[in-house]
Amino acid sequence: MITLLDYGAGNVRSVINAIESLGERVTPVTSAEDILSAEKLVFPGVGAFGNMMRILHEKQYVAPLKAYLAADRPFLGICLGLQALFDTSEEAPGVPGLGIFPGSVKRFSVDLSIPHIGWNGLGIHKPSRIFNGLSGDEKFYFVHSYHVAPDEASAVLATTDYGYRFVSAVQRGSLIATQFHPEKSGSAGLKLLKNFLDTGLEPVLPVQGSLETRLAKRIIACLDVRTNDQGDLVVTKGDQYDVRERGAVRNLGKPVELAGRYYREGADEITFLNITGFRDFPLKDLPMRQILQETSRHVFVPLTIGGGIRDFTDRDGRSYTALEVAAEYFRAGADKISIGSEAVDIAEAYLETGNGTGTSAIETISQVYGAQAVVISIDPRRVYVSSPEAVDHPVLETEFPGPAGERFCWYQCTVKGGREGRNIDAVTMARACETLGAGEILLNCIDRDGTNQGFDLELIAAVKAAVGIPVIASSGAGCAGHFLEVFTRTQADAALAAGIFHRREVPIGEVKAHLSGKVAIRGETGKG
Ligand code: 1PR
Repeated sequence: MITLLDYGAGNVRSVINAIESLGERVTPVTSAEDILSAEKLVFPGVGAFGNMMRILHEKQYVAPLKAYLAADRPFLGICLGLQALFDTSEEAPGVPGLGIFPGSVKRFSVDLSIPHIGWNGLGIHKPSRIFNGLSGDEKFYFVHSYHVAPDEASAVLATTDYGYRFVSAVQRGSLIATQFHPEKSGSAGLKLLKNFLDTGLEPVLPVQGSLETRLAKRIIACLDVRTNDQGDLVVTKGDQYDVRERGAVRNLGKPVELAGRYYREGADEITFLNITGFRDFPLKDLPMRQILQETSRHVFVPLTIGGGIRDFTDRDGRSYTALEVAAEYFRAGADKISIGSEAVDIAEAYLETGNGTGTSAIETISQVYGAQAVVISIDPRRVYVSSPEAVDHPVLETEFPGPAGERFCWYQCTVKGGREGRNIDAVTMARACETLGAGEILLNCIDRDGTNQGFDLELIAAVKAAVGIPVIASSGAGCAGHFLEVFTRTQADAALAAGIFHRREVPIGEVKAHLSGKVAIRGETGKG
């Protein structure tokens, strides 16, 4: 029996699913007594440090937690569950942590995308039972803006490199805590979790050539989901956002099945977009929730859900906030939510006043679940102009002249699946959303979507240069070479594709084989 410390601030569903998939039962902590009587305690911290400590105090969990940890009983802290063990955090100055390990939690200070999102390796510093059966070259899923800095070197179990070397796991006796998410790290993560649960295992030290690690470029499979004319939820795919073929919605398969297939084929992440979210009442959109619930039971990589994340009032006059909608999806197993149309409204309002309202979907969800949980999906369309002065938007000179020979273009944001253009460009939009608290940009391109012509490198480079958060390149992948191109000619952090994966034209394995040795990826041997 595993006891799970869920203080109610985020997605703990995936940890429960991962442990249950290993044949164990999980019970949540509902009182301080549950902590003291736990056989093995797992603490998957989610959200922000200050909020977490406040809730732990409110629920009177601090004293029993300290007592449990002082007694050297089996404990696994994950992410914020690691950071909680330290004295202080730069995320919440003045708020004391549990103080189990002397040291502090610091914000990354690097000239790289923050949050540090994705699959990175471990430089292993001492033997542990959690490494049984692992080669030491596996990558694990990280998503954080802060990292721990222990005062005592003896606590360090593993380090990871991101701009500099930071501590990514600690161990003292039966107390183990990781910055990465084993529950989101595919088969390597499940193995590590299983090793934690099996307290009888001997400590092992994998043989490693060096401590150096590299963050992998992510390959993301995207499933655009909507109801077809028969009323079934299907994965569909458009050509430049038109998903109808001879009048009918294209049906490329069942969402849960396809997600499972991509997980097995090595996708680093899976994104579901409810492409008609602007029409429906999302809270009543149970099928999407069910898709997430079912998928997260078998798929142990990060899941993003987009479509319909916004404030709305339903037919009965009941109003919901975007935060409530997002909470519903996080509870169902989503790790991140993606905001499309609503983000355009929010950015426009922000640009008009120069201030956030504090109540927008981006701000509220980011505050509660952390910036890393908020993706902004941008649906831009290229607009050609004859000169940079022709419009009041950032304009770039393009290698691909327009129909009348125009050498300049800007990227107009659209809403409602490209149905409506707005007077805001993709670069300004991305920057505004970052300022408001978004943690990642999913950068689509209507002109390239479904064309197999390759990613729009000019768009991706322009947006990437404008923001400090990770950018996912999307739309247009037609062959494995396009992924190499986007990773070598732009600084994109991840690349997403749909059509070529759905139609089995280019399997994920082929993409990774093509990238192997040229770009750091997950799944190759060696640390990449
Ligand atoms: O506006 O918050 O409700 O979110 C709706 C979401 O649905 C947005 O993220 C928007 O991008 C998406 N969406 C809306 N309509 C469509 C459509 O296709 N008619 N799909 C749509 C967007 C684009 C990508 C696609 C890539 C890769 N799909 O997700 O998967 O372009 O495709 P490819 O590799 O086949 O080229 P809201």
